[in-house]
Amino acid sequence: MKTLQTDRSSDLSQPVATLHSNEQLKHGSNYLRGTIAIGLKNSLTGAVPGDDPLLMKFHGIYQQDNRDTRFERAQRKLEPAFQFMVRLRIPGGILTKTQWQGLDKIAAEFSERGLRITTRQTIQLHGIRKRQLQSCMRAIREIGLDTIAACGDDSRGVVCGANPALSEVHRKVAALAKETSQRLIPKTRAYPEIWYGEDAGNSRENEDPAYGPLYLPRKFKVGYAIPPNNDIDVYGQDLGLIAVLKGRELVGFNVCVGGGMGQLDTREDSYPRLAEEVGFVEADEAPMLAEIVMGIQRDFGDRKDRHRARFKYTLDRLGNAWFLQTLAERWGKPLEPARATARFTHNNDMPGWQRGDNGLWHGTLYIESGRIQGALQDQLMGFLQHYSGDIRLTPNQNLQLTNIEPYHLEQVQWRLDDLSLGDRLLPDSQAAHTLSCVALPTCGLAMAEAERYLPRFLGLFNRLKAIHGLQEQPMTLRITGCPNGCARPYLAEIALTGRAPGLYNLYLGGSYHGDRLNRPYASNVNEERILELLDPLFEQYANERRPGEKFGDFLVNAHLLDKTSAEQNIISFSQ
Ligand code: SRM
Ligand code: SF4
Repeated sequence: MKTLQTDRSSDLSQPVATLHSNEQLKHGSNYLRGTIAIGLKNSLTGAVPGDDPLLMKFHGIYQQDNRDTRFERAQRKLEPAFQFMVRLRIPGGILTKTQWQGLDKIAAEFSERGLRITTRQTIQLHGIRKRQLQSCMRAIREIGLDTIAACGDDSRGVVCGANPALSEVHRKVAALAKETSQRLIPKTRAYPEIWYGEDAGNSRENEDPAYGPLYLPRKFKVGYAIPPNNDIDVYGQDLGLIAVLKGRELVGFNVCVGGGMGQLDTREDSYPRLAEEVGFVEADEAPMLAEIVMGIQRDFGDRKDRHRARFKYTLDRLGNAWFLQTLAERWGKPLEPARATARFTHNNDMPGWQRGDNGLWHGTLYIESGRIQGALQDQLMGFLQHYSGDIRLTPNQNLQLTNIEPYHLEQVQWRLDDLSLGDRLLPDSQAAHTLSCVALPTCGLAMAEAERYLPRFLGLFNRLKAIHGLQEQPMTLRITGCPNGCARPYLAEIALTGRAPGLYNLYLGGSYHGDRLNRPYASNVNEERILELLDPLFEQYANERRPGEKFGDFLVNAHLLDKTSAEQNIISFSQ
């Protein structure tokens, strides 16, 4: 693979001492080593010391504590119940059956809460203790997986949409996603040295050429989408690539840049942003383009203000014209104009069995909030014993059974029914259009419940819809425990983002296929008030919508979200 010789001017142009403290930490970490290896050996505490938790993120590991027990432990003068979340890197969410079986074993041995499918098509294991971390990482390696750069200021897991009906294109795009992931992952030897105990020899001067010693100013997310399904929410990616087809042949991708969800309620200059379409790239060139775009963000992203460090802010600061010119200079040619491509029609997973153009079958099992533990974990393992297809994790936190031979399909359905999994074959229900982030008790940033609150809220939400005869009208609904947006709430027709225990900001009016941001409608509202606010809107929608008009579109078309109607509910979004 050709490695680009790109210019890391910003690394050199600003004295490190003037940059954000995280930059100084990365710089002094000897390519992400820090003192992690020493901290792991200290058995007096369940935590790792000093700044090592920040460095461990680059290795795919988060230090957390169980927030449910924080208060009680503090009263007993005990340190918090420290534990670690391990996030795997699984480009495109593609796994073999054997890998799933291996993951199940790893979860049983090390994780406190089973397996968690994430909104970026990978698996998180929660509740791992420090003394077990190394064994866990080695077990992950044994099944051919790793956790490199699943978190941290680097290129995160590359997501890749599924469109089973177009199996051949689907396969090619998934291969490109994998190649992109390989190209963009950090190459530091710190990872095998710390986790596998490999002798890395002497650390080299320029150990991570594509990154340099400062890595990126912030995380960088790449995703490939295959219309008409926008399951990855391509407009929420730093770099989104939309497949362009000629007949059933993949010719390339329309390139979108600058998407992102995260915002802080306390900073007016932070906001979610849609990625904008800026051109077209030939299919085979997409991974290299990703490396160049990442290099531009590496060199020009804000390294002083972390809250303004994402690529979306770099683009807003310097402009698209500047970006396209810089890209052309580094690539040696300009981007071609974007091409006509099929439209997106939805961003949920496809319900029922789907037959690919190669004759193989695919079906998605609904997994509430992506959490697989207890009886469900056992049922899935039972099912897999006699299953010969593959597995794919979806960006909607579901589990797809893929590449099933036609002769095997009937038996697969029979086994699913036998193990009480048949009902999970994705129904076209409200649940299948709903996402929630992890939030409490593990997420250190959560201000309210999300995953644990979802079943209750969904029940109430469904009841309200039924009162208005809307039970057959799916609406995209997303709940997060804080404004960071891990379930991509600002792209949903309806979203709740946590502000405090039991209180949420309510956003309305995203599009059904995720190409329009929703708008703030009410702040700091509790469950009762949320339902009270939705009630008249549902009634109006039920009575006045045009045929086929989606809820988010209706709210916008009927001007129900115009400032004057919404502002009365908004006490202050910047409180
Ligand atoms: Fe996220 C931070 C969970 C997808 C935006 N996210 C976190 C942390 C690690 C909290 C922390 O920093 O301490 C959460 C760990 C919770 C836990 O206990 O497991 C967390 N994010 C998740 C996951 C597991 C949500 C889920 O329910 O599936 C998703 C894992 C993805 C993966 O496999 O890599 C997850 N996070 C996202 C997405 C969606 C996406 O990428 O498609 C976003 C919005 C897109 C974006 O990046 O703009 C997202 N997470 C954030 C942010 C805000 C970033 C920003 O630009 O401001 C944070 C906070 C931060 O980085 O400072 C965050
Ligand atoms: Fe945690 Fe907030 Fe992300 Fe939810 S949205 S997982 S609460 S950081």
